[in-house]
Amino acid sequence: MEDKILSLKTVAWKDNKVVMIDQTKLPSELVFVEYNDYKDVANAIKMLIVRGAPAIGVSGAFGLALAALQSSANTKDQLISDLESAKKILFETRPTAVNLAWGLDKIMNVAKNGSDVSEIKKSVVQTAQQMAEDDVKINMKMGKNGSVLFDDNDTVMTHCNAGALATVGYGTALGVIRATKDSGKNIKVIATETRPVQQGSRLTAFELHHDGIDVSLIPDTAVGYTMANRLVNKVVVGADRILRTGHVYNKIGTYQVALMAKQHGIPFYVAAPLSTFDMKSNPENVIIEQRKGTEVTQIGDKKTAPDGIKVINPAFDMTPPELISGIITEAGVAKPPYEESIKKLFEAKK
Ligand code: RUB
Repeated sequence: MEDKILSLKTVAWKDNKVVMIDQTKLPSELVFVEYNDYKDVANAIKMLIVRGAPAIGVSGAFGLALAALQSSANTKDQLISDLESAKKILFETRPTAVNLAWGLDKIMNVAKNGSDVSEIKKSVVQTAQQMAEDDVKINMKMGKNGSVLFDDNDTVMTHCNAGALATVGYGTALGVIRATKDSGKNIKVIATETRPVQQGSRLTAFELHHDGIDVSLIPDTAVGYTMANRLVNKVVVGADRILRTGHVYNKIGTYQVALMAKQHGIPFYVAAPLSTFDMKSNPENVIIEQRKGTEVTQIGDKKTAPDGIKVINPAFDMTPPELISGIITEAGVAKPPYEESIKKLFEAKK
């Protein structure tokens, strides 16, 4: 099963359908789901069947492409209005990763610039497919840019899953680890379990173990222990949104990993594509997704907390720029001060 899984894309377009790996079933079962209704894609994003910032960006784009094919509009205006309604439903699934809005906006722009119904339908499908192809290329470039920051025999900690399964393929933070290994350096990984949804143990440990990369799994509570005992000497994580000031939003727990890394003098890197940057918002405008309490009060179907207990379950937190040693992108590595270096990355891309 493992060979099959990673030779396939996390999300793909096939015969006018969206095909996804159902990540809620991993690592025990390989299940593919196929959708021809954009509302099912929206539900898949909400239920974490597909997750990870770049993967939901491309899934949103594929969702809109389905909405275009589903539309019975006869005029361009009607089709744009159908797409706007679908965009709203897809957008409201998850609020924190900015890639979703990026993917949806990109498709809407293509649609608005199209001339007639059939041309728009064709071009939105083509654009969404191109976005999926570009995602893998961007990750490989990012991996190469980041690999120079890692040395032979490094042990690198990562949190959550910023791997092939969080993207269309290859991964962001795990892409950097893959590229470092491919450059001939020996690299070991410590993956945090990442409670409550366990993307670290279910997905990251699975991906790296499959690729033959030395990976040890730790409970989230062992981050301090591994750092204090010098079992780790660098950290690399992904991101769901990065502000122009270098504030990084990523999976809950990232902030405490970054703080502990600072305390122990361990470099803390973030790897994310330019589509993860939100150059307009300030921290007060970013919505942190709050998820259902049962993710915390149960493990699978097993109850692990008393009935009726109050739960706080934020899905993401914010790591301030002063804790971050560098932000790895496909356009290069931004270093502090971030306001300046991030601006330069975007200018260089033009
Ligand atoms: C995913 C998460 C990942 C980033 C990775 O959260 O926080 O670290 O999305 O993104 P969830 P990238 O599983 O709740 O979607 O691949 O851009 O680094």
